[in-house]
Amino acid sequence: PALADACIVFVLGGPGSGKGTQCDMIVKKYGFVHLSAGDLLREEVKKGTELGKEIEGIMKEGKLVPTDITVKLLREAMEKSTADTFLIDGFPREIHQAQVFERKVKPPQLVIYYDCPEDVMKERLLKRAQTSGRADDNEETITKRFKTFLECTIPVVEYYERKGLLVKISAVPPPEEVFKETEKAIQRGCS
Ligand code: UP5
Ligand code: MG
Repeated sequence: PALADACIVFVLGGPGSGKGTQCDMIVKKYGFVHLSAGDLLREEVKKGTELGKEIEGIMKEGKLVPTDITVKLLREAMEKSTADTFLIDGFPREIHQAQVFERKVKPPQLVIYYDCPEDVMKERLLKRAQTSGRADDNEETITKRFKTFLECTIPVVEYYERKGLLVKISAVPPPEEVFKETEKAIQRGCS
């Protein structure tokens, strides 16, 4: 189907809340296409281009990569696919990004927000740091990522809550339990 007919699900939550974990589980069961904005940016960094170096510096500071770059990467990935449902993980991260995506691609049908206390997220990230190889999984950058999340991304959560598109799910229970709530949300939002 054409992109214009696709169902868009934004998957939001703080750093380490479990966005990627839940998206993997959704993909296994429902076959949706999972696009992590962070993964697309990390792929760009790996290429070692000038753009990649710029992105690398921003991510190490826990700041936001300019909207046009992320929207372009997401749009290109979407256009390569014929999926009818896209999970957009970790985007939009500020209200402006939501508005640009809505205008240049299309509005989401559903927004899932994984709610998680900071101490739980921090513990998960520091544990993952032992194996992830992610340059932003260190105490200093984690603190900066939390700050950006509170200042820029929580307003996006509130924006979609006002639009009646938000489903808030506690990310604290084990992944399988969180997934039960995730399934309820997508069955309601993507039909
Ligand atoms: N885990 C997961 N669920 C669990 C559960 N229920 N119980 C116990 N443990 C659980 O999970 C994190 C860890 O927790 C894993 O070890 C997992 O096993 C365990 P994960 O699923 O990876 O969480 P996720 O929310 O995906 O965490 P991630 O670190 O990916 O979130 P971020 O939002 O910080 O990272 P992202 O890759 O989206 O962005 C990174 C950076 O890119 C940003 O800081 C920013 O600089 C930049 N960026 C932009 O500028 N613009 C964008 O649009 C996107 C990113
Ligand atoms: Mg992730």
